[in-house]
Amino acid sequence: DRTVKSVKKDVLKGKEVVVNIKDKRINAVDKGKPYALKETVLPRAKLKRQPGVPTNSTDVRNTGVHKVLALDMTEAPRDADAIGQFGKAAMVPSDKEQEVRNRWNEGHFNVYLSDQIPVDRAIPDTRPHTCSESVVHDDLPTTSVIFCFVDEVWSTLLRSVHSVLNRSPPHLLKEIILVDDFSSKEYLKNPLDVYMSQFPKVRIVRLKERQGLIRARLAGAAIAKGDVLTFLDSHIECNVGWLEPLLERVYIDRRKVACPVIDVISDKDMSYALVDNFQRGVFKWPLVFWWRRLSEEVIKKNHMKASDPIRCPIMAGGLFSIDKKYFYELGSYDPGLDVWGGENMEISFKIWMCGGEIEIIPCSRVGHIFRGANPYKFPKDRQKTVERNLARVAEVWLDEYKDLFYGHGYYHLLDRSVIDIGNLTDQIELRKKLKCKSFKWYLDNVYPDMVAPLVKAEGLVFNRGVRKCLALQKGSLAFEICDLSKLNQHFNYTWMRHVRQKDVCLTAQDKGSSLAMQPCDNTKPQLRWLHKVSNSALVEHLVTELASQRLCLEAGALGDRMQLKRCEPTSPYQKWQFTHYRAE
Ligand code: LR7
Ligand code: MN
Repeated sequence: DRTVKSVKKDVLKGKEVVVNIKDKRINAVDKGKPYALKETVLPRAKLKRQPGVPTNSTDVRNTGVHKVLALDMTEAPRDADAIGQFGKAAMVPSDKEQEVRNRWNEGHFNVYLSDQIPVDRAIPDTRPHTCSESVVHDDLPTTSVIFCFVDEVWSTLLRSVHSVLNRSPPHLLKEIILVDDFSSKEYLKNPLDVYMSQFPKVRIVRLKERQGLIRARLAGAAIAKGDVLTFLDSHIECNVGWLEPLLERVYIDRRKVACPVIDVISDKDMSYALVDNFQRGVFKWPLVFWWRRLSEEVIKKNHMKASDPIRCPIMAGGLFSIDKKYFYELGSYDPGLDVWGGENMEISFKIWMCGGEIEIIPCSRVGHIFRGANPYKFPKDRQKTVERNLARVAEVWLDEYKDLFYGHGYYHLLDRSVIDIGNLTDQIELRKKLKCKSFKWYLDNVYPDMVAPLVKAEGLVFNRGVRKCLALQKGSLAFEICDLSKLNQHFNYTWMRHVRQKDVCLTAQDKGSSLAMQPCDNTKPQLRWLHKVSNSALVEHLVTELASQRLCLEAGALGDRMQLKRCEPTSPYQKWQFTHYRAE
């Protein structure tokens, strides 16, 4: 190991320091001159209320002059000829392709290239032009930036930290907290301590056992001294001017939770690319995070500029600023969530339903390496961990809509003897204490374009063979001449796959020889029927007890009884049709 002398401008202290570092890997990337500081003075202006962004806050405080003290990365990078410089795609020499493959799994991205690229490279300024018009207050709150990581790649972690140090106004950056979620890599131990010791604002917290990103974030938040918590993933690059616009929103109203636009750092060539404007984070069933562009109609109607904040039903999860006191008032995260997944749904529902707002701030940009797989191990099965987290979220926040969650392929989670989702008393209490609104309110007000019918089908249940409708007569099943005005002919086909009237559900008895109605119970698989609309309203019974055979509900030719029979796609006596279909 050689001792590398490098002169660095410590932007936090505003003076030059000389550091000695003993680490070969640092040597590979850390050479060159300090950057130039660029000072921009923005004009005094009044903040306008953002069009199309309803807000319950008062954005009318006067602004004063704000000095943007950002390092000018685009004009004077330290090593202009380095590969990956300016966020350009880096090339792998042909004799290094094997090495790229060998090292891929260390991070599930091109670790080989990452190690070649300067830890403080310049990246293109991807902010929309109109950001030059926006101003921020000059008395913004300070923030603690929290990075949690487990076995993060060295060069990527460093690049994340440098990007925060170099592109955050020193007076706003209280500290950077690195929470090591029980990493096993040696370089993340002493070498990391040594490297970070040159930056007085960087603190390292070591967890004694693997906690998962949710509890790791909580550990970081617990010791944070800034007014605002800013969470970031550990493989990101903050862009010029990323911090102020986030803090501005929190300052305007402490119930605003601000997310940067997440630009894309390519996992293959490490290039930095901007993403489409007007993207929102949303969810799809069963609680899957998704990006969706605002419709042209909404953009036009609200005269939205590319730089306007965008109300965001669900945050991506990893990158956001939140007022620290507000974070705790909201009950922070459900600490029962393990390792990875679901916490973005939880905090998003919580914020919106309990009086806050989530916004994407286009003038704040942070690049993130999107990876095809998690590079770290899950202490338990990955899928089971995520499903369990999601079930906790669904149980606490979704009210009657939780059926849509389970109904999208998660029936097995209803059997609590197989999956223990843990105790939810505290979370349910919290929701009561905060007097949070209903999930229906959230859908109607925050995410009105979400399709969320509470039943899949409803109305009369018509049999094509006997040309009559299913009816309940004193609790027993019968056929009647179809009549929409008769409520005993009304059934729902639910997300639980129940054929249901009030609180009784259709089921087969005596190994399928007779049909009956039973009290509905989500945990009983024998009450579930598969009804496919695409298959011309075919009702198939899933009879797991009967030698896992698929049997179909069939009307007797005389319309006097019904039974389970082997499925025949063409038989009209096996075809059942509801009056209205709400969902596939
Ligand atoms: O056990 C763990 N302990 C950790 O400290 C697992 C992870 N982590 C760290 C990890 O090192 C990383 O820094 O937590 C951070 C997030 O983990 P990733 O990078 O594996 O997550 P991701 O980018 O695949 O997933 C997104 O969804 C997650 C759901 O739990 C988190 O909310 C992530 O923060 C989130 N990332 C983003 O929002 C960035 C944009 C991705 C999108 C869309
Ligand atoms: Mn990530």
